[in-house]
Amino acid sequence: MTSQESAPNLTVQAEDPLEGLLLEDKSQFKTCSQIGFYRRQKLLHPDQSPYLAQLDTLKTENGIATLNIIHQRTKVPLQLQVIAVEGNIVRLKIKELSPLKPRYEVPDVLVKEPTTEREPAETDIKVQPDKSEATLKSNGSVTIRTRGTVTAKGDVFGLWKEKFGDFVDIKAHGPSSVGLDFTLHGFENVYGLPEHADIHCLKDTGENEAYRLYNLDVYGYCVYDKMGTYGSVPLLLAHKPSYTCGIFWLNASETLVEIHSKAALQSHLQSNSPDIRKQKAVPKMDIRWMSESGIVDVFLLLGPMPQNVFNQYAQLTGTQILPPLFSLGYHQCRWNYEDEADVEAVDSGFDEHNIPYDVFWLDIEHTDGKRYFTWDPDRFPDPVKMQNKLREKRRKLVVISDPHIKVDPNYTLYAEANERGYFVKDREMQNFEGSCWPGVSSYIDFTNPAAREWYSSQFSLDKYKNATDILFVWNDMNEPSVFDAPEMTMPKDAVHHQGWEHRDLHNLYGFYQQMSTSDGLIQRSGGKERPFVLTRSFFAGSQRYGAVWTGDNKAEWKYLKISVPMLLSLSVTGIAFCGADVGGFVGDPDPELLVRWYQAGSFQPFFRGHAMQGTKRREPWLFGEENTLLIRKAIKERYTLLPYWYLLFYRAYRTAELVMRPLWVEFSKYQDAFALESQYMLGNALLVAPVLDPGVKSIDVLFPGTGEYWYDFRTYTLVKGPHRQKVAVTLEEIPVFQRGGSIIPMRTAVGKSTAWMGSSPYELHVALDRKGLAVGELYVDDGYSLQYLHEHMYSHRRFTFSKNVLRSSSADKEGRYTVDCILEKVYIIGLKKSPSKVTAHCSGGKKTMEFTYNNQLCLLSLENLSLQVCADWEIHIA
Ligand code: NBV
Repeated sequence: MTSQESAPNLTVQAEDPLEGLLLEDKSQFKTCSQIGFYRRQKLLHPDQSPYLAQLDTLKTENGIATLNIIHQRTKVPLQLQVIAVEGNIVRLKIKELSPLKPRYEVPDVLVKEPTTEREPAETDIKVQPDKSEATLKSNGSVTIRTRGTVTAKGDVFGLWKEKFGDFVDIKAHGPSSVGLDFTLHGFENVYGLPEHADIHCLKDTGENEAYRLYNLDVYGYCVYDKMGTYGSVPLLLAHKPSYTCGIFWLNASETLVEIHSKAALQSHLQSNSPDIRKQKAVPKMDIRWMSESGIVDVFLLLGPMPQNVFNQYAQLTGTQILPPLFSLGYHQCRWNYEDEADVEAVDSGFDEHNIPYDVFWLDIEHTDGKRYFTWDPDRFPDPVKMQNKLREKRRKLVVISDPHIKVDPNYTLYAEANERGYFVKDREMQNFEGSCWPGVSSYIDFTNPAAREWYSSQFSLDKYKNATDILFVWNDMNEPSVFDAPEMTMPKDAVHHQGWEHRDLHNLYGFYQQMSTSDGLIQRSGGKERPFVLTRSFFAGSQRYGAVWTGDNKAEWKYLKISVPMLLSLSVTGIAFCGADVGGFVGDPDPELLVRWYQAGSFQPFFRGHAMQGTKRREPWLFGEENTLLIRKAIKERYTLLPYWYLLFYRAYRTAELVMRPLWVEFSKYQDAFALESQYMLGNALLVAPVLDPGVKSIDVLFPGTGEYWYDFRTYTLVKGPHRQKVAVTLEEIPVFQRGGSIIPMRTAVGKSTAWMGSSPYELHVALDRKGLAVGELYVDDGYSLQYLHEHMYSHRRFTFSKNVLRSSSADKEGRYTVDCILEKVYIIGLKKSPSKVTAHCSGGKKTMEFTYNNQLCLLSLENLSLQVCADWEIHIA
């Protein structure tokens, strides 16, 4: 092995503050054993360490501990830095002291250089050079143990070149992998590491397999598989009842993560007989990270609660951008809507069938020969007129813009990018050319800031011919997908800006395209309006630029089912605005599957119906009156709940709270919920249990939480937690329950799109907990501009119910936005006895209100209120 390879072994023992103890055709894609650096990493053994810590180099200054480690045979020195980062985060960096060639350090993912904790509460470093072991204590404790390395003769390990099928990867700079092992003591449950079509609570990978983080175009991917799919977030979370922590591995090259769960025998003292030591099996998880190039740069997010870890990760990579309100509505897509007449007919179909939707989508066929930023002159002769018709309906258009650019000197975009040198190069420093939708294509080098800026400028309305300000963007194929290349992606020896090899930054390519597109849309509006960009490929931090979807799923039940854990895994790694193609992209769903998918999708963050070219048309009204009714109902329910969705997105943006939450996040001590992925929470108030199998008459629902009250969202019947129960289901809807103690803001009526609902009245669903209390919030702004950000143009309200008074007050005094909107209805669910009188108090005085009370359901309904939803008022129940 050459001097560039380094693989120290690290054991993390995050300290548990409470226990006081330490803590589907797959042939075109590589298997782990076909990956050279994986084979090499597997030969490293912890007991034969060639590394020695050089004690005399240890320095601690301003919260940063620095220590050199030397390879005994090659004498190559590495520098280890342990940095106490503000907010209970420890950063570990290991890099060569004097590399032959600089190693790639991931730029642009962190929102800023993390602030060092200058005076950490406790920093204590002990180094034991004989054991090649170092321990750092700073809130958590870390043991670093160096590991052995391997020498190879010839090139069996793919040191200088690696073959896959007919493809040869030439490694001009030699091998360079990095690896680190972590042991998480006391943990049995780990999550995260999207994107994989796998279960949410990650499984033991076995000895020779790993979760692969390598962005790939995996059309019709296999389910329950560890193969790499379209995006990567190298963040793993570990959770147990008393403690949650995270490992964020900041490396953009191909990465493999092995997970091994073991029960380590530990002796411990029995409390009642102090002298007798007993052997007890304590669970532990060994996590092994391996990346093909770059440096070791890892952040230990030391929690201790799930929300702390989300905050720590957000502190590093940012929170979800607040989306424009329209993008939380329903999106209608298909590859392809044929022409302008087709667009008009489908758009009208929604109105004829009284189904709301917000956004019409055009796939690759809308362009002139797959030249993005152009329009097919025969199918779309008057795009402005088409957009104006949509505008009149107060709807939006999304068009696709892929990163591959047709090699055609007469295509302005190509000619300009070529002239400016903005394409990725091949090893000979010629424009890299690969095959994609337009035929021979070159790929914009989005890692080059100048290329990004230029690409952003293409969205300006004077450049993008026939685009209007209702046009938003979809970035597809940005892994990037290259049809005639290894694993259908860019060869690793392609060359980017500043000479970096594609291998160094592969997983960042899509991230950068979405960044550039999003910036372009903001610039188009003169910095005034929110962008909406959907991307297929992503990396850590992509949440700052828009939404993500799970790519080419299939119209099969198992893909509906896997959408839930896939979206949960994205959610826990910061990507709140995520969704899966409703109906399944490949194939034709039968009506039952389609209905169930709409019902599930309406409770998932990004809600878009999409279908592959050649599939049967599947607009919501094509499956008979009965199914139209059911789909309409599901979509309408989404629209009535938009105030709640918007609030959740505001909270995700402001405080890194998850929109779609696995139960373990909300009920962090309730072990029965830790591996549950058939149901989840939307915010902290709604429990959603989608129907994920055909023909079922009932589903098993877990109602978590001791003393929690759960009310059926439509019938108001009560279930007390913790409790597991079979809930009867019909085709009408999927089970949803409101948590006692919550107040959910909703609209009383829906419009043709979100924009038609600006003045629709609101209603509040007040679900009381066992103490008769409830709290909730509402967030309102104009829904499209950036004024909430720069000018405090929003209104954030708090609602509380206590001692029989429902009170509305400001949750944020800085908010300056007012909205003339009425609160028309209030439902108080779980009110034990019928009131004798209900009075409303507001600035206009005091009024006695009419009400009805349902004894059986303990439901008080106030249906003729006319209070200002964003004003201070009280409703007294006597
Ligand atoms: O642009 C065509 C499709 C698109 O509809 C789909 O959503 C993407 O995931 N695209 C992939 C390329 C072709 C897939 C076979």
